[in-house]
Amino acid sequence: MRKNLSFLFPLILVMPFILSAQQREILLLNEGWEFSQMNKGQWYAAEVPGSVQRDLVRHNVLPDPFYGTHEEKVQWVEDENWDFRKTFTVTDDQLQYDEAQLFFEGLDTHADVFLNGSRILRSENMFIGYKVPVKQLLKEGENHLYIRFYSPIQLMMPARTTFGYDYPAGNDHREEKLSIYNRKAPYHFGWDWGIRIVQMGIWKPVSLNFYNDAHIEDYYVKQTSVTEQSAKIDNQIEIHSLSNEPAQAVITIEYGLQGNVSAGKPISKNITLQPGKNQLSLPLEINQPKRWMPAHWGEQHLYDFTVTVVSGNREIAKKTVRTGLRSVRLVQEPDEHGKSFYVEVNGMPVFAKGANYIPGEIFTTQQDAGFYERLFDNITAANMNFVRVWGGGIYENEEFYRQADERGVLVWQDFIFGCVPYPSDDAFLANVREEAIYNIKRLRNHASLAFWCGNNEIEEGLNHWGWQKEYPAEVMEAWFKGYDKTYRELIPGLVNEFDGTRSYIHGSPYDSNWGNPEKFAASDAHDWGLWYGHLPFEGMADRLPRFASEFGFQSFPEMKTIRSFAPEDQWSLESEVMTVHQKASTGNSLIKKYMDMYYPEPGNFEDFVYIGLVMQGNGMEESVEAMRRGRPYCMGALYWQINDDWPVVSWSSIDYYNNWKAQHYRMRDVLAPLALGVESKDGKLNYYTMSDYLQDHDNLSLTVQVIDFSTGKRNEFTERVNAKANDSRIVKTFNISALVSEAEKRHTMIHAFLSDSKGNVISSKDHFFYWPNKLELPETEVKTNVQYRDGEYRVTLSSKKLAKDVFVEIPIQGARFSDNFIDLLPGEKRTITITSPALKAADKTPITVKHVRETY
Ligand code: NHV
Repeated sequence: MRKNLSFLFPLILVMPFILSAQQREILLLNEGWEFSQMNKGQWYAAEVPGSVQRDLVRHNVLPDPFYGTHEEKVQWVEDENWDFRKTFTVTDDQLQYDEAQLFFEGLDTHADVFLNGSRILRSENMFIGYKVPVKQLLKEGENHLYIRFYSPIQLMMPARTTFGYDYPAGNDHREEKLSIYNRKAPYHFGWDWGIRIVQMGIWKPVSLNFYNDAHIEDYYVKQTSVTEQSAKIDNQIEIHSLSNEPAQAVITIEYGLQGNVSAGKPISKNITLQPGKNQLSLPLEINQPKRWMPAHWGEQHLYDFTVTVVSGNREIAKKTVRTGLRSVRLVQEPDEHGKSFYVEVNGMPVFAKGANYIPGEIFTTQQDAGFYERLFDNITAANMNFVRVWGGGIYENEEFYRQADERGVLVWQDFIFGCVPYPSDDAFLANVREEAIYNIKRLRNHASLAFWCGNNEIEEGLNHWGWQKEYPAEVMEAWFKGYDKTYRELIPGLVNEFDGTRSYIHGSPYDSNWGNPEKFAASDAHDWGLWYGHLPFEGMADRLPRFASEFGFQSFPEMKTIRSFAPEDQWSLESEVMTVHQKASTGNSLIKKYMDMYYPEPGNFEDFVYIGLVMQGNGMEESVEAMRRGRPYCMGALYWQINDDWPVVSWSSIDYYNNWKAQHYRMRDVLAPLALGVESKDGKLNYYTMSDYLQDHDNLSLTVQVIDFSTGKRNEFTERVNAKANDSRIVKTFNISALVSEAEKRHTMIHAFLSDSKGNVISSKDHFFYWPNKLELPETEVKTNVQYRDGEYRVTLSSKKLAKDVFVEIPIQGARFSDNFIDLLPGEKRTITITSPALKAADKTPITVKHVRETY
């Protein structure tokens, strides 16, 4: 055991190649856990990371919570305490290390942890990883860990009793509203798309880390300024020296583009390591950095930075950080309209195209690497460059941000608070403080992380959700004060101290409410005028905010997902099973209301589900396009919500089983890096190019065809157009009356497309003058011809007349379609490719096809 490193120093001269002893060893402690309900003595094998409920399902103690009305059958677990235990072996060699540290990356949530007869930790925050030095407690041979998890419900019940009120936590699906007292994923308590499963357990890995000499506790590659010419970096390093005395050391930073870490000129510094914590700062300048760009702007260059500590000619600690070099800021500046709200990357404004993300599994720990890869495949495939990690979920796992870095997807990061005031007493805020520091430090090296936001909709709730009528003035006052203390003082102070490079807003929306659109000119907005406010889709174009950070529309998931949880006798809107899977109290009536506005009434439940998907897809496309056309006034469209955490009716564009709803295809089209848009206004059709590219695209052709639903093309116009870089603008205007007569509008569409000089179609856009209930859609048969191959079916569709929103279905969850919910023009033939490892040529899995005219 070495406590004093300096004695080795003179040896450097004579023995420059001393072999380094093992400096570090990690013992993973995820295997071999058992758990039991407290005092029941019935022990089950536990999967770690995991949760009690997830394991109880695995052991068939609980039924599949997604099926039928099973949700209620899993609720009892939250009221019980649960014990976890594990035995592990430590060798004599391992005991010789200078330090042994247990690392619990995440315990959910209230837990006492015991090791060999000592209580070593009391945890009360699922978002904090706890490190506990345990060298003195370890012994050679068997060691015993025991964790008692307390019911977050029973533990916090007295808080409610002594407060005397229930917090207005409408998404917390239990009479006693206790979610706010727990620093635990809010969505575990239910949401208006969410099953309630209030979990307990070890939700992130556990390890035992042995160190000699020193370890690097933290390394922040702080980008103080990045321009085309130079990146100025402050390397902030926290080293823990295990020596009892000061020790001489050399610290070196090497860097280079990913995989080429020594490409740059390394920098070194002689330092004296003091016993315990050492904080160092090493400035570094990189000339002509290869800058990280968001998607569609260029490459996502990533650099590796490695810090090495050498003492006594031995490398005693080392750590590598991967990040992209870029500048990023949220620009909120007064202008002629009010105040801007946009993100600037490398000095250029980004139009934010994307969605709000919720955790994709109620059993949070099922979010493995494959999960994140699928999620980001879906984000990238829909041409997004932005995603919001919404405040009702979790601070996401490393893998989330790694994917975002690699794919050029900017991240709006909420702190995890949403839709309800929280306590703000000293103890609560001390816990929040630790949580904020932990997560800022954990995430700050990610190039994709664009800015921080204090919470979701709490100030909006305080001002606009009618709580004043339910709570006395002093409670309201305390909540307002607590709001300022938490989101205007504590958290921004910590962002400034521990990040120091990124923008922060106290909450979203920043200063608006969908009921008062006059504030939209100076804020982001959660514009729920669509949906909650019953506004038509086309109404969104007339009330653009500076940045639409939430807006959305519900749909049922397609039938194959409904079949996974509901037997056929439950296929109706208000059936018992469907009611459990529709958490929004006004959801069904709103879907019906909009369907009455836009569609002939569908004949049966299956058609209702299909029409609902089509309505969501086309309607949301219309809203998003208006926002994108509306730049630079409006600079973002993040719709609510991309995903689901169980099979449910919701605002998502992809269902729980990874089936794209119509909306996701339409988002892909409207968010294409260069897309064609059309606005119908004052008797004119204005065609727009909407471009994210940083270069102008010139010499494009815009072709506009007037098509009768039954007889086909009647007229065609071709124009040369240029698409201006990073901009949306009108490139051609038509008088509608010159294209169609009033009477023709019911059976005529305008099909337009943008093509390059080689004739490749870049983007196309179909314009209908009405929604289907005012159209004269022709009856027509869609013919299919299928080529069956293992892993891939190719479906060729054709129709003599217009077939609107043709939906190709196959009963295989998560199958990918090259396109779907498409308009087949009169006489057109289109081939759609379906891919899935589950597709076998020999099976000839049946494919069904549906279009709008068939539903009435
Ligand atoms: O309801 C859909 C989503 C929620 O899932 C999520 O919390 O932040 N939604 C709706 C709203 N915000 C959000 C807007 N809230 C209100 C609408 C109408 C009346 C009161 C509140 C998301």
